[in-house]
Amino acid sequence: MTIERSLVIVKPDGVRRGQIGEVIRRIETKGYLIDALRMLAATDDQLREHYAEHEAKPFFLDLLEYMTDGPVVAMVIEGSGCIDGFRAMAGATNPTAAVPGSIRGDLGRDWGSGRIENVVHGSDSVASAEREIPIWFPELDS
Ligand code: DAT
Ligand code: MG
Repeated sequence: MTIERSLVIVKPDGVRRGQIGEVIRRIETKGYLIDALRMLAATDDQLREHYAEHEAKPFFLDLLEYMTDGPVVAMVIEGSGCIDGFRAMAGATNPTAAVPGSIRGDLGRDWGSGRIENVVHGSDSVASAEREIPIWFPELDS
């Protein structure tokens, strides 16, 4: 059996609003393990790598600005099915559409800033998790 891991980030809006503990509480209550965790100021280089798939999108520079607005908390979570499991817990990308009960639905909203601020990131596939984890935790063995 292979252990599944996902990269979760509490984004600057979540950190600023005091939601680190609530996100961790939900992950731990769900039963996923936290393998690694750190608070850091994301660099432009890290974010360009992390969000490479969005480089050509019109919102890309806004996204970099949002993600460097303050510290983030990156973590690696572990558990069978945790990639899809955390995506379900996070809810839809747009916090207005994210259903109540989800992290984004409960903890996020549209602030009228013109950009999507949605509290958390979660890897969307095994390939994404394997690509993303070393960006934030270069010291971890894969
Ligand atoms: P998710 O974070 O749900 O995986 P994504 O990978 O499509 O969503 O996008 C990454 C981030 O980019 C997302 O959390 C917020 C921002 N974003 C996505 N689509 C956007 C859009 N249409 N307008 C503004 N920001 C957007
Ligand atoms: Mg994504």
